Amino acid sequence: MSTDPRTGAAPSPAGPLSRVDYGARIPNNVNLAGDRRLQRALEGWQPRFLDWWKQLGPALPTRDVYLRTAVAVGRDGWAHFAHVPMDEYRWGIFLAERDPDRRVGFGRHKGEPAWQEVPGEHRAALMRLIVVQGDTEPASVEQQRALGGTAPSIYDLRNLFQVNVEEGRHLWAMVYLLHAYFGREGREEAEQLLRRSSGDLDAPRILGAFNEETTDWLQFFMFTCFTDRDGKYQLGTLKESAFDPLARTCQFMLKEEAHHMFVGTTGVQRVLERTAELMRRHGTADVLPYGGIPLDVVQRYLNLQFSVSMDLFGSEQSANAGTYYSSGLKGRWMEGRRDDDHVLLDATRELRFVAGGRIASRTVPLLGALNLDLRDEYVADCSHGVRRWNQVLAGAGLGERLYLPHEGFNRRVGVYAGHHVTPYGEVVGEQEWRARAAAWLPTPADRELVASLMVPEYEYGAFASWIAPPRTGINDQPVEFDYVHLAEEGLL
Ligand code: BYC
Ligand code: FE
Ligand code: FE
Repeated sequence: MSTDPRTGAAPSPAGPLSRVDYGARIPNNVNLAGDRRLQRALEGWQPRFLDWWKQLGPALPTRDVYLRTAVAVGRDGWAHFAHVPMDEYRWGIFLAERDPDRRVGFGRHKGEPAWQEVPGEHRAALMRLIVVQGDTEPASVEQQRALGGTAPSIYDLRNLFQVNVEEGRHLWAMVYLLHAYFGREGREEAEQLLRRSSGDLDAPRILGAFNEETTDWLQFFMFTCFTDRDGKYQLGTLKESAFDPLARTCQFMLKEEAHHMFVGTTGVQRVLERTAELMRRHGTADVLPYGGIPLDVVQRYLNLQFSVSMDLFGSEQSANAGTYYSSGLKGRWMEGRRDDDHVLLDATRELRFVAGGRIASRTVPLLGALNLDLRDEYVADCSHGVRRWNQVLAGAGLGERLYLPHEGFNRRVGVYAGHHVTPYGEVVGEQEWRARAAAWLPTPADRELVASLMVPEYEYGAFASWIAPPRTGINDQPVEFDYVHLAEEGLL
C-alpha cells in the first residue's frame, strides 16, 4: 500500500466487514489460503495473465498511475487511491458479502436456498455464461490498448488506465469462478480467455462488439458509455443468479462499473461543451478549423456504438434466455422489484419486427423474449443519458440535438438483421440504405478528421482542443493533479 503522504491512509470501511487479504500473492476475500489446490491453480494462471497484460494491455510506458484499488467490499470506503506502477496493480478476487439466508428469486427453483455449488444439470449453461462474460473483459483492454498515445489530458489518461485495470480484474473475477467451480474444463476455459484476442482472424473474441476497433477517444467515450452499459445490465441480471458465488462477484463488479460509465458519459458531455462553445463563438457548425469535433460526427459515432451494443443483447426471441431464466441462472434487471410471479409461464409482451417493408408488432410469451426485456431497460437508461447531453446543447442556446437511432438501425443480430432500417425507423431497400449510410455511420473521412485532432496532451492540467476540462478531479484531487507519471518524464 502507498506511503505517499498526499494520498493519505485508506478510508475505514463501514458496513459489513470482509477485509481483503493483501498479504497474499493474489489479494482476495474468499479465504484462498484455505484451499491450497485452488490457490496453486490460480497462482499458475497469474503469470500468464501478467504476460497477456504486458503484451496486449496499455501500450504507453508509464511509471505509475493514481489508481483506486478495492480494500473491502462493504458499502462505504471500499476503495483506496494511490500512485502504483500499473503492472503491480493488485488484481484480486473480491466477492460481495454472503447472505446466508439468500434464496433463489425466480424460475422453477424459486424459494429454494441459493446454490453454493454448481448443480450438474446447469453446469454447461452456467459455464457458458461465465465464459462469455469473462471474454468481454480482456477484449475491451485489447481494444483500448493504443489510446494512451493520444490522450487529451493526464486526467483522461488516468481514467482510461483505471478502466483497463478494472476490466483486467473482472477477468480475474470470472477466472476465479471457472477455477473454483468447474474443474479441469474450467481451467481450460480460463486459458482460452487469454488465447482469443480482439479482432484476431483465427481466434476472435466471442461477441461482435468486442472485435471492433476502438479507433480514437471519441469512440472510447462512446464505448464506455454504451458498451460498458451493456455490461452493467448483463451483470445486473447475473447478480440475481441462483448460483451465489456468481451473484456475489457480479454485485461487486457493478460497483466498479459505475466509474466506467461515468468516464463515457462525462467524456461525451465535455466534447459537447467544447463543440457548443466553438459553435457559438464562431457562428458555424463546422468547428473543425477551431479544433472541435462537429456535432454530426458525434452523432454518427453514437449511432455506431449504440447499434453494435444493441446486438450484445442477443436475439429478441431466445430460447436460451428463457432457459437461463427458468433454471435460475440469469434473472431480470431488478428482479426483486418486479411485481409478478417471477416464473413468467403465462406472461406476454409486445415484440416489434419487420413485415412487408414496415415495422409491425405482435404479442409473444415473455419467457422467450427476456433479452428484449433487458434491452428495453438498457435503452431507457441510454435515452436518459442522451437527454443529459442535450442539456449541454440547450444550455449553450443551440437548437441542435443528439438522438438515439431507432432500435432496428444497423443491426446484425435478431429480428432486424438482414433488414435496412434508418435511424428514424423507416424500412428502406438495401440500395437506398447504402446510398444514405454515410450520413448515419462514421465515414473514413470522419475518422480521419477525428484522428487529426487526437494529439496527446501530457501537461498536467492542460486539455486537447476538442474537449472541455472536467469540473472536478478524481478522489477530491485537483484537475491538474499528477495522475500519471509517464516513463519518459524527467528523462527529456
Ligand atoms: N455476437 O439466443 P441468442 C461487458 C450468439 S458486456 C456474437 O440470441 P442468447 C463489458 C449467442 O452466444 C456484457 N454472437 O442469444 C463491456 C448464441 O450462441 P450459441 C457481457 C452472439 O444466448 C465493456 C447464439 O448467438 N456479458 O461486460 O440469449 C467492457 C444465439 O443467441 C451475439 C454478457 O453478455 C453477438 N452480439 O444471449 C468490458 C452476459 N449475440 O450459444 C466488459 C453473458 C448472440 O448458440 N452472456 N450471439 O453458440 C449472455 O447472457 C448471452 O450469452 C448473450 C446472448 C446475452 C450474449
Ligand atoms: Fe467489466
Ligand atoms: Fe466496464
